[in-house]
Amino acid sequence: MIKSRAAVAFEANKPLEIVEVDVAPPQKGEVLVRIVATGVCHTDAFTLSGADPEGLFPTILGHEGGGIVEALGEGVTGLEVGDHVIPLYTAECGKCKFCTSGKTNLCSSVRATQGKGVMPDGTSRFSYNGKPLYHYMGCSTFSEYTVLPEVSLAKIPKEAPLDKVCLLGCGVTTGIGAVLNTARVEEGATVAIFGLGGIGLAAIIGAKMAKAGRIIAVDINPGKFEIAQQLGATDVVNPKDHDKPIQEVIIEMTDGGVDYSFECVGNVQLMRSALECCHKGWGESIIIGVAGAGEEISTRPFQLVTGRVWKGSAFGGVKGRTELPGYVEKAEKGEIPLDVFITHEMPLEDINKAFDLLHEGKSIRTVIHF
Ligand code: NAD
Ligand code: AHE
Ligand code: ZN
Repeated sequence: MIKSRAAVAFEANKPLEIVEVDVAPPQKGEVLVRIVATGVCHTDAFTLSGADPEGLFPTILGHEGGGIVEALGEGVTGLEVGDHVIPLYTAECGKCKFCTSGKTNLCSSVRATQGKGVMPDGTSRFSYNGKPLYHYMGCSTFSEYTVLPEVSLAKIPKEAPLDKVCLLGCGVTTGIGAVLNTARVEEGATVAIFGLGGIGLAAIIGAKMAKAGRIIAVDINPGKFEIAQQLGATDVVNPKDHDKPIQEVIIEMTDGGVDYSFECVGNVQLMRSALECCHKGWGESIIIGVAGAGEEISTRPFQLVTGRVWKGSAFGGVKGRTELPGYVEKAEKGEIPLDVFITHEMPLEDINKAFDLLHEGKSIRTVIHF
């Protein structure tokens, strides 16, 4: 057992508490990682709110981290102590039906136990005052030390700054990957991006990489427009400035609708708007946002009959162990700007402020340092 400073979510909707937890040694196929830095993603806030059907408490949240391998469990062959790693909430075993399908990045090797807040053997490595704490998304990066299965770690070059490339563990990769892998946006295409947080802004970067002709950025917080334009948005739209549904506004702006839209908020009404602003015959809408328990999407089936396509994207369709090092390399070369996302940095002790800033719409990403 080692001691670790951690921000524990003891209950839904309560501030995290910084306490010293116990971390058990890594078991067979597992790795102990010292987290150097972690981003705070809206999904952490979503789960803390109690709206996540898979949300379990007490738990250690966090899934956008960067760290260093501290110890190896039996049978771990692909990593060494001292390696730099990014935790993956979407593992990549390379062997399961999903990994070998060539059709998806969703790996089934550890997903079932991950969703139950435990390691693959069904138990937790975390405890506080002798009582187990749940793991979160297989990562729990709001702890100085965490344990992950080897298949849930992407090895990255030691030169890459962990307090920046941690953002590739979720937000930045998700937005870019949804555009490049899920939608496969082509040169000259018109895209609309709903929600300009970490995910939506990364989707703008992806759209620029794909050489989209027009990038329409939509948000109800006009404070997000400047950075969206800096990253390449050609148009910015605030639905609050219009007295008709936002899909109608976009259809008028684009002579019939966009080729691709991306919902990066988690609002089921907005998901409908994002689908319905797509061009008849071919427009595709990608759902990235995560909606709460019991929420459902709807539209007239005629929207699909007449050629619009509804899709979803998890971690941008990116296979973490094989493809994330390429994203790190792009960030190192300046092809993926990470600094623009980092609006705030603070020590673990202040992590509740990071959640406040996110809810107030004042931050894009806060990076927590350990
Ligand atoms: P964020 O809170 O930083 O950004 C959300 C943005 O949406 C904000 O700018 C907000 O002003 C805007 N917004 C809110 N309501 C809106 C509305 N009605 N119309 C237009 N804009 C609106 O969040 P984030 O970290 O960027 O995450 C965005 C969503 O993506 C969340 O639901 C998160 O859980 C989800 N997510 C999904 C994946 C995935 O793999 N599918 C990965 C990461 C995050
Ligand atoms: N647990 C929720 C769903 C949460 C969800 O959709 N998570 C996204 C990643 S959000 C990262 O910030 C995802 O990739 N899901 C795929 C997966 O395998 O979890 C619920 O509704 O039960
Ligand atoms: Zn996330």
